[in-house]
Amino acid sequence: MPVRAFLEPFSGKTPATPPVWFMRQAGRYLDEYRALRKTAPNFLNFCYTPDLTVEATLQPIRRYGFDAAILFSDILVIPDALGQNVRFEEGVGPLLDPVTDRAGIDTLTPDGVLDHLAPVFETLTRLRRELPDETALIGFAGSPWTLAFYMVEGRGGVDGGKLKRMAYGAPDDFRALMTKLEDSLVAYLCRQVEAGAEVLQLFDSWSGIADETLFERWIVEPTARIVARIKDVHPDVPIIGFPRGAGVMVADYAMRTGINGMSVDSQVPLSWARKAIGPEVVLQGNLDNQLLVTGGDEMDAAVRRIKRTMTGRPFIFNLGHGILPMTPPENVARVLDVLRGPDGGED
Ligand code: 1CP
Repeated sequence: MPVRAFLEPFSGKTPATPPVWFMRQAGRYLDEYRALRKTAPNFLNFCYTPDLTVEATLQPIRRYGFDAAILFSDILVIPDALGQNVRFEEGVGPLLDPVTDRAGIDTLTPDGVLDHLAPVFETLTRLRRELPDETALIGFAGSPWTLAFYMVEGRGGVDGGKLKRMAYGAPDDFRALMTKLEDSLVAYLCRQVEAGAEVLQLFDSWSGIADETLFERWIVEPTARIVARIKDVHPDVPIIGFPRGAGVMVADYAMRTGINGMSVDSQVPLSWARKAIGPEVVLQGNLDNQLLVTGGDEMDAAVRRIKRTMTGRPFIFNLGHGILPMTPPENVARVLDVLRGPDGGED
């Protein structure tokens, strides 16, 4: 297998220019994505059409030459594959028929998950053939906690009260839900590796609502089990975790889950993370996605500062959260120029 720059930090290397990719590097800020998106009747249908997902994944690679491509899909294909009703409403986001009780949990069926998600595996296999040799391919899934958030709440943009009340108040039911998710995710992620994914990322976008106890029981422990079970089958695949919004608890997450990399949001200072977390865990992040909207000197300075802060430590340059739809595409190109250009300059 050719050496891909993206993978180097996972063997302890610290290249002068860190590898780079951006969360949501495919998507609505690109004209060519919006044109492609119009050809599918709805977003889930788009996600299950390999001709479209392969093309959407490749678009930002052609434009910018990121060091890694991320599978174009969504974390909510798992609840869909389990039999929950999932739809994406234009301008609203995802809407699910919420799972509220044991009867709802019992109707979820893990048996058909891999068959349902066959188009995802086809996408990965085709991508590995079509991507440039130097570009790594990232597969992903949502964590059990974050998937349970959408499954119980029925949507994003809420405070997670229903989810937490189920976790605290009906722990046996909640465990049944989390076990179904955990088992499905292990099978799904292992199959992604077999189909061509070289790195995996687990998105825990809603870890920030958990207190210390919930964080330990429903984020750290399940993530540690998922990582161990994947490594039993695929010992060498690097796994990146993203406990978004978890503040100082990210140190615990990094050290106790067995992950190989951790994505850091913009609220966690990299200078702190560098001290708190050993170099055996690659750090990834954490440019504010709003700086990518405004651009200019402030953005350039932040890019240089991040690069300097992480010099000599295994690191992958990324954002603190996904690219926003109003981002001017030229600002993305500018970040890569500043990052890959000669060092120095004012900030
Ligand atoms: O019509 C459209 O274009 C819909 C917009 C969109 C896109 C482009 C959605 C709906 N999902 C995606 C793709 C997607 N989602 C990718 C692949 C693209 C890439 O990264 O280049 C990935 C990795 C995701 C992951 C995802 N989906 C997360 C985790 C990361 C994060 O943002 O925190 C989450 C929480 C989702 C749910 C979701 N899907 C879509 C939206 C708008 C949301 C968020 C809803 C909310 O809670 O507000």
